[in-house]
Amino acid sequence: MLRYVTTNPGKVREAERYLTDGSVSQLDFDYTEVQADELGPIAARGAREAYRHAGEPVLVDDAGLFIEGFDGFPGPYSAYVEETLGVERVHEIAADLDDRRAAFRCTLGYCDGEAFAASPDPVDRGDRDAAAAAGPTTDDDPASAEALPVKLFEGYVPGRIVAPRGDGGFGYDPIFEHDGETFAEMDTDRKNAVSHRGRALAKFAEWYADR
Ligand code: ITT
Repeated sequence: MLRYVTTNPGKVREAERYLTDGSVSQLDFDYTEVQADELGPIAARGAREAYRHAGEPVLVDDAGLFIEGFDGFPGPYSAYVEETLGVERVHEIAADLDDRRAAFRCTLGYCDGEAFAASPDPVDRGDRDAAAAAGPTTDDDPASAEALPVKLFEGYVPGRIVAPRGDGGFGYDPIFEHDGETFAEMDTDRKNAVSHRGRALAKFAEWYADR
C-alpha cells in the first residue's frame, strides 16, 4: 500500500484523482520540514522520515507559492506565512508590487527503501559518504536514514497574484490566477489539469505504474 504523506486534506482530494485504484491511502504524519531554499531537499528528508515511520512505500508532497517580485518568497516558507500573515494579507502586500507574477511549485518525494534506476527524474541519494563514515547504524540513526534514495517528481504552474476570488481549493488558491481564473474558481479536475500538483502527480503516476 502506498501512503500519501500529508496533514492537508486538500492535497489528498487532488491526489486521489491520480491514484484511484484503492492502492493508496493518506498517512497523516507531520514530518520535519528542514530549512532549505528549494522544495527538493525538504521532500527528500520528509520521505526518508516518513518511510522509517510507516515501514511501507511513501509519497511526500511539498509545495509552495513563489512570488517573483519577492524573489520567490514565501516559497518553502509558504505554510508558515499562511499561518502567520494569512492569504489575504499576502495579496495586500503583493498589491504594491509592479511585478505580481508568481508560480506554484510541488515536489513529490517517493521512498520505498529500494534504489532507483537512472531516469530523467531527479533522485536524491542522500549523503552516502557521511553515512559510510558514521559506520554501522541502527534504524533510528539519522545517518542511516540519509542513505535511503528518494525519487523526486516536480510540477510547476505560472500565474499571478490577484484579489481573492472563488470558494474552492485551499491555501493560496483564491489569490492565484492562471489563465484568467483563480485556482479557487476551478473545480478539482480543472485545477489538476494545469496545476503544479497535477503535473507532478501525472509524472509520478506514469512512473509508478511500472514499479
Ligand atoms: P503537509 O506539509 O502536511 O503536506 P501543508 O499544507 O503544510 O501540509 P506544504 O508545506 O506543502 O503543505 O504547503 C505549503 C503551503 O502552501 C501551505 O500554506 C499550503 O496551504 C499551500 N499550498 C500547497 N499547495 C497548494 C495549492 O495547490 N493551492 C494553494 N495553496 C497551496
